[in-house]
Amino acid sequence: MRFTKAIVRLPGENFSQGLTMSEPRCGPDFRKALEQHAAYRRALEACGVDVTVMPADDGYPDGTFVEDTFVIAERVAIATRPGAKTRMGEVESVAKAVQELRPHLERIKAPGTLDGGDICQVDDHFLIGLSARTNEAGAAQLAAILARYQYTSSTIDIRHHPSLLHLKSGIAYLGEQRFLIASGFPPTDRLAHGDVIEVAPGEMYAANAVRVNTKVLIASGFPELAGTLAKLRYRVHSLDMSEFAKMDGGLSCLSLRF
Ligand code: CIR
Repeated sequence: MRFTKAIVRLPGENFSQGLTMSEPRCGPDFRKALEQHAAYRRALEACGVDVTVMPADDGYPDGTFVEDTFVIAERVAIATRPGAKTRMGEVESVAKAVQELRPHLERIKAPGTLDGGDICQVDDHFLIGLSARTNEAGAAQLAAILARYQYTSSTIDIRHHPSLLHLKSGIAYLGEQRFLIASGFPPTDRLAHGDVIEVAPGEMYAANAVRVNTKVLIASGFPELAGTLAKLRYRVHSLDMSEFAKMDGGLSCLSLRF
């Protein structure tokens, strides 16, 4: 998959008031988050991607995790209906930005809920995570929409894996049938036919990596994975994600890439 565009949204000053399961709660530093976000944008640009930067919206402290609001493929863009009530309203402003770039826009509707972080695109196939955020109705709606645009899909149930907030907290597709997975990730057919790099338990956060064109973006501070990827001849770009991690955010969730 070749990406030419990305959408990001700046973190707002009330970013620390977003949802988090982290205990004990140690709030993020807003200034540091802004710096990390700027470095993230520069990394995307260095991958040859044109980045649209949306302003923060104080009504939505989790709004910077923009990946959860949309699923964007080559032939269709699907507005999600996030599973957390406080996040449902994030979608509309992103839809305006997406609409200018993708003419075919579909929507997940009630009673379906679905977070973009639960969707992992594997070429023309989509893995759909059933999670605390994405329910069966949301997953079924997405599968039906994707089928209309000649994409296939399958579901993976992560509801009994409390360490995984979203599907992509535990899996990343690197292209060429190669996957990164967190140890303990549920077995699936797709993985059985692919080349799987298992991320060490102590480096689980880094399983949420992103391949963008010729590079793989990973969170910094995970030397084993960085070494493994370098040995496989990937160009690895490490990014400090500390402030976003405090709000349960992974590297992928800071952007929509298409
Ligand atoms: C939330 O709980 O919704 C946010 N604090 C974090 C969302 C992270 N999104 C993602 O990994 N796709």
